[in-house]
Amino acid sequence: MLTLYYSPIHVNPRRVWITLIEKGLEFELVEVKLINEEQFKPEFLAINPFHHIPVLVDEGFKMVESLAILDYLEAKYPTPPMLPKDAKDLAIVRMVQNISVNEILPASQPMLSVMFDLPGGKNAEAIEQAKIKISTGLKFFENLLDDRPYFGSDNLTLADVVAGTIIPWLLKAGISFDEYPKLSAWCDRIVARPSWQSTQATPEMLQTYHNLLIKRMG
Ligand SMILES: N[C@@H](CCC(=O)N[C@@H](CS)C(=O)NCC(=O)O)C(=O)O
Repeated sequence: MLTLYYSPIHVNPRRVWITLIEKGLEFELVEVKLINEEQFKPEFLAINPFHHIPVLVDEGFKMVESLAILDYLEAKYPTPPMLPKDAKDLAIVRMVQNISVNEILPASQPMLSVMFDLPGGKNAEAIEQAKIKISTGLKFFENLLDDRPYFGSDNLTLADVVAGTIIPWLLKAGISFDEYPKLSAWCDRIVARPSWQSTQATPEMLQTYHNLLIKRMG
């Protein structure tokens, strides 16, 4: 049995959650409530000493770090394949994963204050700088998309899973996609998938995340 330790609103566990669904695997979910700091409990620290979610356990084998978990799932459960074999396409997938996680996600942090209307959190200059960095990433992604529906593939890849749990949030933060028609169409295609729909944050989850952000600010 596969067990995913997660929290429904957070991007890092969501990419594992979506991959489990896309691969048609059976799994159980264990929620770790970050608002209650459950990640610091000794039982959880025994599983992940870095106090992060996701953690995936497969027949007693414990895994941390979402990108490593995705590679494990692809290697152990190769159907449907979610990594291209072609060298250039594989490079596209890895570029999209790494740019999503290392460039766009950190650059987006100031946008949280816009998305969640945080009190006193709207630093205009930080938001302007964030928009510039984000637009560099979005433009790069626009140029990586060709006439195929997904990054480097005709089928959903692990690049789409990683970028697809981050990029649609930028629309909610008021970032315009007018200059990125291919990325905009990709975004619509991704969020319409049943795996995205069934892992979508509810208004209650968004409220809990809002409360978590306020707690962290104070
Ligand atoms: N590099 C890790 C990052 C995991 C991560 O930062 N998870 C966040 C939720 S999205 C978390 O657990 N935060 C709580 C904490 O670090 O105490 C991964 O990709 O799995």
